[in-house]
Amino acid sequence: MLKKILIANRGEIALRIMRAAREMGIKTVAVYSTADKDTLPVRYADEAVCIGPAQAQKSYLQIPSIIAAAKNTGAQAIHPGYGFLAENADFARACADNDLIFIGPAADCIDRMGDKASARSTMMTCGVPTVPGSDGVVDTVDEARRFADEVGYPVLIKASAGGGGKGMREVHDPANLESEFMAARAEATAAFGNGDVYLEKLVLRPRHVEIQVLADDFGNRVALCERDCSLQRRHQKLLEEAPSPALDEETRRAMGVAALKAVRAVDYRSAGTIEFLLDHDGSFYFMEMNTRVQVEHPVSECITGVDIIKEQLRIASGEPMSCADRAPFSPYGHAIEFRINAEDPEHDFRPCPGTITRFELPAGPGVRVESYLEPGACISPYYDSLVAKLIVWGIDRDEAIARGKRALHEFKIEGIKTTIPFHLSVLEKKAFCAGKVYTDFIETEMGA
Ligand code: MV4
Repeated sequence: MLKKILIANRGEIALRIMRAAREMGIKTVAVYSTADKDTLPVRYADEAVCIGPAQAQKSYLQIPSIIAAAKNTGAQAIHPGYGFLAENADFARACADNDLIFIGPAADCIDRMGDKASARSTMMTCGVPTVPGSDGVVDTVDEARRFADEVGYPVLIKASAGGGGKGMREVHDPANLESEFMAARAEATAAFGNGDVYLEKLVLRPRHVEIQVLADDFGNRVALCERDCSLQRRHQKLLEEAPSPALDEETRRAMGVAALKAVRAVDYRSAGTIEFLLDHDGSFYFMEMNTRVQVEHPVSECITGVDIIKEQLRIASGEPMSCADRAPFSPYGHAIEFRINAEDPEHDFRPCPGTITRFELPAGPGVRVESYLEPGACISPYYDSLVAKLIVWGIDRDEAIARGKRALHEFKIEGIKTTIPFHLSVLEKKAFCAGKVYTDFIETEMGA
């Protein structure tokens, strides 16, 4: 087993990883920017190393400084968390080149899934359902037109280097195909330095349902059920839940089988997520694979009892995962995660950095909080605005919703604006309570 790891991240996820390490008797090294000097994860770690100034580009994204901090402290492995360097294949390679274990998949897997057209081709080859469309990159307008005519309009042009909603263009009228195709390529070139695009039929009002997977070096591959992440605003998730109110046991099994096919096809190791679009008729299609642990991993932990971070640490140590003999997993109860962001929902969710003057945590049955905040803490404008995650569990969805309301009311944060009032209003919506969550929910139900 690993003895000492470095956490190349900040905030709640850094603390989450350190807590898992501590339970396993693994020492931790924090790295931090000057802006994070006084934060809880820096004090919580066994050791801490300053790696640069506030701007992420000069600290949390500085590969040489992070590698040097690991070597200097005798860490054997690096956990990247999410964001920053988590899906950077060069970073995974730099770790390997310096005899450090990257706690995640192989660099080649990150590359293969980071290129969305290549990921799609891989899935088409290994029998994972994909949305009808092109096989890989589309190079010319003529080719795009052939595919669009074949699958029928509307279609969606996606950037191969995009993902998470960046660089997508809908085409509803064949007359606009050429201009949208050219625009998509130009946009992708400008944004990613790579103009490759591919084409899919547009699925109308889909749900976003993703499967959490784990794979180790011993051929164990498990699906930890699904998460429903349909509630998003401008491609930012606000609330996630597990299980999905839209899946029956048969579709869950089928989606899990498809996800594990994808995992096997790329010989994946560690924790990962296969994202699917779920259509109204119950059919589902591969969208993207995330080769990291995700913000919303706790909802899967709550309904399966698996500690995903500890499994990642076991797998990276070269040990088998501890939960393989519990598969196939069925959800136990229902969990909802509320992302508490330092944002003002009354003003277009604009970021609200500032100093926390009051911070009172909710507690009681079925309540979990992941946060690095404490009274007096400063929210810096340099990083994403996530300041806490409230995860509630109940024996069924209704109990989870009731606990969510209760815990959101108990949660007192003052000094900054947060998304707590927004979450409370989501829980009041009939459509939400009926499980009718689609990717356009926030626009249509919340007018935001
Ligand atoms: C789609 C789609 C409809 N049809 N693909 C958005 C993020 C990226 N992962 C892919 N996305 C979508 N792909 C086809 N063929 C609709 C979306 C989409 C979406 C997906 C999940 C969650 C929120 C979304 C919001 C808008 C569009």
